[in-house]
Amino acid sequence: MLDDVLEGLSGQPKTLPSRLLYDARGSDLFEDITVLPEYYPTRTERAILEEAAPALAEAIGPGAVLVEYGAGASVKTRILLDAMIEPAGYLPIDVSEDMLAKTKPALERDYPGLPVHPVVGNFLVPPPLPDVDPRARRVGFFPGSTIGNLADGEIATFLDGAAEELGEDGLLILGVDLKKSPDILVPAYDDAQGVTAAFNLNLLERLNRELGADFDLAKFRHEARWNEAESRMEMHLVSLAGQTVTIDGRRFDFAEGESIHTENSRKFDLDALDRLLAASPWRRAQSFLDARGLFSVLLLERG
Ligand code: AVI
Repeated sequence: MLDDVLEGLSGQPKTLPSRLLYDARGSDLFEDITVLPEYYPTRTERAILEEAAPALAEAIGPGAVLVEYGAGASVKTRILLDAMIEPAGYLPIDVSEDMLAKTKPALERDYPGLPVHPVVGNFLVPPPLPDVDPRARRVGFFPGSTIGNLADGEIATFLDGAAEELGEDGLLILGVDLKKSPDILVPAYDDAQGVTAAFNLNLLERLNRELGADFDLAKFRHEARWNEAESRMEMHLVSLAGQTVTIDGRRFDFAEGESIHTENSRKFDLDALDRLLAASPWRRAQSFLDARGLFSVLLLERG
């Protein structure tokens, strides 16, 4: 973590890895974001999944194993599990062992007879999966448009790894946020209650706590920017003054107005996504969108 932070802050422009946003407090703040009036992705994806669940279940067929990448509390998973025909197992992958340990008994209670085998690991480097039933079809689930937080190289690594893991008859259900007006996007990443600002600034608090950095949080402000050329929302922390920050004996100078780029959240159109998929083992088989075209749930099959 220290090496990544020092490297990111030494670059021009300054950056910090977005995965560092998710310590315990950051994960709680993200949960709060998902229910904000401005943050449309979570509720829109849930509504699409509820409507698409019967069609997805039919395409999947009976007796499949569901593999979730970055499972968290497995909330949306239940929509799929409720619709699937005699699912043969559920394998949630997450970096948080605590979260997995909490979810397993609740799922076992609510889905009697369903084998639930949590896998602790980073889904970008898919960890080996337990072989619940070697003949069962494997269906990956990667909701939330987390794919939009990844760089192109990471997306390619993920899609290749998932294809290898899910097999030739595997399927992948992908949540993808769509390109839309900045009038909707910017408030979704800069909400009136300041929850997203707190989520972003918590990153500096984490560096103070865990790496002994001396960021003065009052001297940075959250900014959400729409980058049209890259079709992405960006989160930045902008320095409100000329200042110097010290981390592990290294000094970093900030000019007034200089930013630390902390996150990209890419917004796709389906053509751009197809181009990305064309270089992967996957093809779009079915697409489900809400009536306003804000978000999509895609069923991918092997190409
Ligand atoms: C987790 N991820 C899909 C969120 C997003 O919308 O890109 C993270 C987030 N950042 C700010 N608000 C939400």
